[in-house]
Amino acid sequence: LKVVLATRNAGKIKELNALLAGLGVTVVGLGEFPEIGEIPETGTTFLENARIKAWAVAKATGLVSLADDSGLCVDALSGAPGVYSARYAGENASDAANNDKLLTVMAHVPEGDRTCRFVSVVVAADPDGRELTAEGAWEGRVAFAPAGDGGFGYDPLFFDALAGKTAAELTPTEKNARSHRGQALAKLVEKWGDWRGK
Ligand code: ITT
Repeated sequence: LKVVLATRNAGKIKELNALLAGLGVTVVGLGEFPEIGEIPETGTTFLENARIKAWAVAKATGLVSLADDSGLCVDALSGAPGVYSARYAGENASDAANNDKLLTVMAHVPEGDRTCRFVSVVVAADPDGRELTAEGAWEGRVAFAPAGDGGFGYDPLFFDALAGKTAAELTPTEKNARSHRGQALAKLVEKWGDWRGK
C-alpha cells in the first residue's frame, strides 16, 4: 500500500517516516505530486485542518493520504499559538521568528505559569471516502531561552520536565517515543489494520 504524506514540513516528514516504519506501507511525499498546490488551512481546530489536508491529497492523488495538524498551546496565552503555530509571527514566518515572538510574549510570565502542550491530530483518508483519526498531546513548559538543535519548530523552547531537557535536546528516537506526534501515530497504527481490513 502506498501512503502519501500530506505535509510540506520537513521536520514532520522525518518523524512520520520513522513512526510509520513498522507499518509495512510505502511512504511517498507531496514532491511526487507537483500539481498539488498550497492547501489553505481554513479550519479553527487541529482536526478540521488535518481533515482538510488529508482529504485534499487523497482526492488529488487517488491514494491513501496521511496528514498531521499540530501546534503548541500555551496556557498563559489562552491556548495560543495553537492552530496558528506555523504562522505565529506572520504568514510563512521562520521557526526562528516564531520562537522569538513566543519568547518576547512570555518574557514576564513566571516559571510556574509557563505550562504548555504540543498537540497533534493525524487523519488518514482513503479515496473511497473513509478516514481514520488519532490525537496525541505532550505536556511541557515554555523555556526562558532556547536550548538544543534537534527537531524543528518550537522544540528548542519546549521543556519536558520528565526528561529535564528541551525537545530539541532529545534524540529523534527519544522525541518520537514521548511526543504528541509519536502518541498520535501509535494510536493510528494500532487502529490501522481494522481500518484497512474493511
Ligand atoms: P503542513 O501543514 O504542510 O503539514 P505546517 O508546518 O504548516 O506544515 P501545521 O499547520 O500543522 O503544519 O503547523 C504546525 C506548527 O506547529 C509547526 O510549524 C511548528 O511550528 C509547530 N509544531 C508542531 N509540531 C511540532 C514539534 O514536534 N516540534 C516543534 N514544533 C512543532
